[in-house]
Amino acid sequence: MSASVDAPPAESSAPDHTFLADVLAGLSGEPKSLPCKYFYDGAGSRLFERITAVPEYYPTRTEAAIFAAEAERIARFIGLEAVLIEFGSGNSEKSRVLLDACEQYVSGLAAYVPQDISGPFLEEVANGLRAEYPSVPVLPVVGDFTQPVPLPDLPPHRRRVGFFPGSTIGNFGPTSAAAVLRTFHDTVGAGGGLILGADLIKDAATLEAAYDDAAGVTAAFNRNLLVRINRELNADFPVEEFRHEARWNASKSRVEMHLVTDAARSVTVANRRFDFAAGESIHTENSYKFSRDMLDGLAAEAGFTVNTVWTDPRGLFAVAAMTAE
Ligand code: SAH
Ligand code: AVI
Repeated sequence: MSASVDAPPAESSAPDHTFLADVLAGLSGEPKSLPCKYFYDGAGSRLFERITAVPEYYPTRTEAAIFAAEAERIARFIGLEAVLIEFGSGNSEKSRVLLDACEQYVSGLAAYVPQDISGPFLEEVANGLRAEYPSVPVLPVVGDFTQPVPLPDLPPHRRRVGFFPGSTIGNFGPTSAAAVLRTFHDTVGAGGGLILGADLIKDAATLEAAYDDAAGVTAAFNRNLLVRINRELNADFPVEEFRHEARWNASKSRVEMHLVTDAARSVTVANRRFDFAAGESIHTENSYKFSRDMLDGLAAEAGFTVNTVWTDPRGLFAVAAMTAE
């Protein structure tokens, strides 16, 4: 995939040996930044799971409520005996709702294809799904969703529908987001579909609270990146001296996460010294928020047409169903 145009680079799946190179490059930049994909070591993944349950972080539960409310319409969009491909499937929790809905309303799926970069976990999840849904072939694929990945033998002549929930698309800059959706477009092929979860633009207070919860879970998630760098890259960040900040950048339509040092200091990473001025920040994540027009534009850039957008009653989050041209 091409690099993100907006620092920090978005989630993707660079091999581990690039971690050091990415960190050195990010800290050498002006402004300093770190790629958000490195949040997700073991501790980071657990912290992210806790974020999804804090009261201020509305996206996860709002999206789940949309899936529950619109299950029948989503199943009918997926269609009769289609192949559902989830990009970055993790524990496949959200797909279970769609698998159930397809069984109930459109006589099931021809296959479910969970794709994830994390191989051993993927196999474990796939085995669990096979036991739970014995009538659905579960065909896991290990691979990076930002690249075209060869698919297993799929039932022929079936509509393919991609599934990309959680507003993960928001962690890509605009150019990269379109490139990722274009890859999905090529995977599902003309006439195929995509169900995309995307967080919507809203007031700054709600957005900033979602990324700076009172219990400090998001702050710990952000700082864990420095803990990881200290541990894995022989660095000496004084982690507690870096303050978590969430900033709504309205002109770029994104929540930015930063780690700010109030005092001037020097930090060493793998024998390289980095100087920080008082008040300087490391930009660690962008989380883009969308309007309906932005979703239409992004879809069009990637060769999709938006058919339906479902939202919750408060208009916080959107689930878009789109068709590949
Ligand atoms: N789709 C699920 C899981 C989200 S967690 C849900 O919304 O609940 C994100 C998952 O994406 C993780 O399991 C991670 O391993 C995977 N992932 C992240 N970047 C990836 C990439 N570039 N290619 C494939 N999988 C990726
Ligand atoms: C994974 N991703 C969609 C989350 C988001 O909302 O951008 C990551 C996150 N960062 C802080 N809180 C949650």
